[in-house]
Amino acid sequence: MAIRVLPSQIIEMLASRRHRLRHFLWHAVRSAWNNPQLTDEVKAFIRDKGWDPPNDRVPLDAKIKLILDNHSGEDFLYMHRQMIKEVSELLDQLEEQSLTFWRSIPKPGGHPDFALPPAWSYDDPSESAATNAAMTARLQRVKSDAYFRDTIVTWEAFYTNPANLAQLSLGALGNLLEMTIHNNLHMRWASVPIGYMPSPNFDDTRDIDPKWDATSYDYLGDTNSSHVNPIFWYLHGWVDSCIDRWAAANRVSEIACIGTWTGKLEEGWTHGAPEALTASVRREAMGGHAHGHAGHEQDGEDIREMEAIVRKLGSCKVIRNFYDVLRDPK
Ligand SMILES: [Cu+2]
Repeated sequence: MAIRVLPSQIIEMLASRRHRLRHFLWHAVRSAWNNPQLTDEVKAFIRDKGWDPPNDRVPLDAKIKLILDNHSGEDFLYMHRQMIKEVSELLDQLEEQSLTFWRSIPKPGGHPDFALPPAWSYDDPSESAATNAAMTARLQRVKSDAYFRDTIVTWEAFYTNPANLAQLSLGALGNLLEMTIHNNLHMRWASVPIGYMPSPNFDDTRDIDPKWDATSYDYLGDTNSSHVNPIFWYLHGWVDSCIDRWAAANRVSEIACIGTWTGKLEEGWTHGAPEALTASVRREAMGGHAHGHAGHEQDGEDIREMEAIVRKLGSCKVIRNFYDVLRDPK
């Protein structure tokens, strides 16, 4: 069995500028929201455009410390569950085999489909030689067998143990998962990208060049591209299964999430329905499934608004790439 490559219509939907921007911005707004460098003016702009996280609910405080009691980890789990639901529905419509997930994190030397892409050397001209060397060493470590044995196995055992899950709120679990095992799994399975998309934090690259919309840009280390990569769905399937393990451990039959933020809901979108992520992209990619919403998303206004927000975040230099160490603050 080879690794599951999604049908081209779905890949195109995921690689579309609209879907990329929605995933990128959702992560970017969340991680930047309490950053002291984000100005009130830019925050007001984001609120005005409808892209502010409800109740300012985000995972990190102003000191970049993880907040465990505000339900923002539910947003993380819920939003990615919606992404899985949407792709699953599209596969169903196409009468294609459904997504398969990692039931456990693949071991080194295990299934050949999940053999690790090799580490590479960073050579970022905007960073010092020492920083490049440190980033390279960190990537090698995340991809090592020892990292699996010493770190991933420990995390996986912790997060799948019902006794631990019974002591965590779902929000705490979501934020912990995101910032520990999830981010590192992204980098462990990342292949060297076709190039590094310049951060909108840089003065000369506030706008994301359309060349990064190519389906070949599927770098697992960037929220603008990770979901185009087939591994994303295996990995997030494992993350998603943590919700059900948590529910079982806590004897919860129906999960009532407070954190259900998936980004701005465009006109005609129903909260909780998977089209809340990509209704218009779905229509473009799938053809013939138009529901005739007169929402302004069809003329690309939503894309221009998202681009404007990216520019504003970039002007405050608060876009943080948190899968990859590249361009981390300091
Ligand atoms: Cu994501």
